[in-house]
Amino acid sequence: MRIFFDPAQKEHAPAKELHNGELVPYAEKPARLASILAKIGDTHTPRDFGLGPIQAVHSDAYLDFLRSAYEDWRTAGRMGDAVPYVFPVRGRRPLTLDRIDGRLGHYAFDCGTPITEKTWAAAYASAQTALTALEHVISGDPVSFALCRPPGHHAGRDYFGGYCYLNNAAIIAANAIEKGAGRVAILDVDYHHGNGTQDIFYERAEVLTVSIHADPSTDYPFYWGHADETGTGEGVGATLNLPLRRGTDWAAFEQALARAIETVATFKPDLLVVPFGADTFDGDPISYFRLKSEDYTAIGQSIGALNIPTVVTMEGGYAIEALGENVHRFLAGLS
Ligand code: OKP
Ligand code: ZN
Repeated sequence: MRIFFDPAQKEHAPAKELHNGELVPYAEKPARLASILAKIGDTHTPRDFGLGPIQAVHSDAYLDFLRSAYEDWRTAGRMGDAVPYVFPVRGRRPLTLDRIDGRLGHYAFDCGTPITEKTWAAAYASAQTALTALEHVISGDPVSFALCRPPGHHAGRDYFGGYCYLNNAAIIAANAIEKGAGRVAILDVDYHHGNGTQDIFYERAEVLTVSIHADPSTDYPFYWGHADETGTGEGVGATLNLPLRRGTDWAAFEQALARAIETVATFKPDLLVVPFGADTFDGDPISYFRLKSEDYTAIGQSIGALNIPTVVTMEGGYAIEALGENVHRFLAGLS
């Protein structure tokens, strides 16, 4: 299996995030990459496919915002990372504002996802990493791994949040269809619901979105990922959410995984994209499932047994000590 990685992704390093009412060190840290790189094999440098495949998923207005947000923040005289703090809640009329404060609130859905000087470059590199991993699978290798950071599955067409800015998995799913795939399945196994991915493909029949995650009645991102969200318009039936309770161990996770895999197999996709998070781990500092390191081998094996060309994008996982081991086991099981 080929692994793709761009060191520019290390430069994105927000200082703090708002967590349970306190400013704490940012959990999605560059050290996550070091932990993973120490355990997996050699990596390959991604190619640059330009902005086109990113624009196929994200709006131009949002991309313009993201590229200049940090500079605009500093120009307005602010210190530190750009963080939104006021939002146009339910039903405010659409306004086009110039002030960076208004633009941040317009494009964000949480205030835990700061924008730094290096955020755009890292998010762009992360998307190109995923696109290169896709190209590799299209060229004939059955599996590839995009070591993406920042992660992507919470980012929507025109919004950021949940440590995510560009939706790497959605960008490659859309790009695969652009390049001739008839149907693409996305199987998200991060602890958190992949709300951005769901939103992007909610009305599309040719992209199946399946997600196993902590029940949004108790866990982030709260407003998406409930079992009754099944798609709309032509996309009715092409979204499957499998929310699980806090405390979920391998026995319960395995049942949901079997159902997810069965649904993917029935869909008969030409390509499978797996947004993979290791925050389902027992020791994860911000999550509440109880998977053990050996369970990641089993997840990889189950998904690998589908025998569908597969691209994995790295999403969450914050127990940094065990992260590399868990990612390595998942990839070993998969290939
Ligand atoms: C990103 B990924 C609330 C903090 C919320 C956001 C979690 C984002 C997870 N106390 N933190 O899906 O791993
Ligand atoms: Zn997560």
